[in-house]
Amino acid sequence: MTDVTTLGEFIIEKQMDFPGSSGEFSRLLSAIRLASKIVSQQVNKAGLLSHIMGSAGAENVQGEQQQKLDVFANDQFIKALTKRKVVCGIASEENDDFIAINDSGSYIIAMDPLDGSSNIDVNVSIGTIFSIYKRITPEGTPVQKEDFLQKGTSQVAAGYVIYGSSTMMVYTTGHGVNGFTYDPGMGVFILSHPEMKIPQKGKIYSINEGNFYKSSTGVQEFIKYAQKIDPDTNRPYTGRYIGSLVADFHRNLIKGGLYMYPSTTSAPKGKLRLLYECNPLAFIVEQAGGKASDGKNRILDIQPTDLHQRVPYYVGSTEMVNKVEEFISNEDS
Ligand code: P6P
Repeated sequence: MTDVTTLGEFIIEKQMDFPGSSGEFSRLLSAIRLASKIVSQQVNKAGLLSHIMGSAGAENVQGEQQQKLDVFANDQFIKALTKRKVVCGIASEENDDFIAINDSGSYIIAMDPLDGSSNIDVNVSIGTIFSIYKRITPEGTPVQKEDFLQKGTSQVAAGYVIYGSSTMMVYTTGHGVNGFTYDPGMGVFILSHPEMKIPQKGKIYSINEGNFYKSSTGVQEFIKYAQKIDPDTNRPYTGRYIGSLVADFHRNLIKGGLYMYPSTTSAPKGKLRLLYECNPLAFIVEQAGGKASDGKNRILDIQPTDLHQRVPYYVGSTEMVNKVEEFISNEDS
């Protein structure tokens, strides 16, 4: 086991690629690493700890019932990032407004501390999603909203942690995608999935088909296309929808596939949030050779206007995203 690369070593190795770097970014990633370990420990015993299970009795800005683990995870990431003084501000799904942390910090982070938390009580995989930018307002001044409303193309790093059968961290800094599996015995993340690439086409489509009649005709036509029997084009595809974005995304990243959360009559802008769900996974999927769009536009090119804005989301294997975009564009003609 001594020939393994730990996440800590990987971070230092990559920092060496940037001579003269202050190490601030490495400390930022280390803060995320630490908080992920603490959250993983609680998630893995959530079934035993009634005090951490179930609702926290409050609602978040989305009007969603906050689960106690949501609040716990949010607190852990905020504490770990605050202690290292490298972020000037944090935007979180769990907080209405951004949180000013340290005027001298060079980075901002947007995060969903525990996505899919409605699955906690039924022991389904859940995840943390994070997106990191350099601040654009002067260092030494209080962070501003404009620091958070940058296009996804400006991200310096993005990643997710999936708390599943094992805990994994997958992230990119714009130089490929690498996956690390947590070894709780040693208390370290080990490089297990170097240079991850998503298959250009796949057989898996992930969508809540309960929304079929709430979706546009283009999306309905794509779902019917996916279900048609046509061996020449490897159809019918396989429907796999866990109801946990990180779990569906991670499976599709490895096996190939397409995750969709379109706009619907009850969610005209879609459900997923641009800043801390769509952009970070879009950065990862593009670095892995895949594609992410709102059905018409590249996700990373969208100019954010609000911390919690929602967008329709199609992400995964390039050929599959292109195909659903084709059906959507045909609905307009
Ligand atoms: P629905 C979880 O709340 C989440 O944000 C994603 O993790 C998941 O893919 C989606 O919403 C599930 O939404 O409307 O299908 O239950």
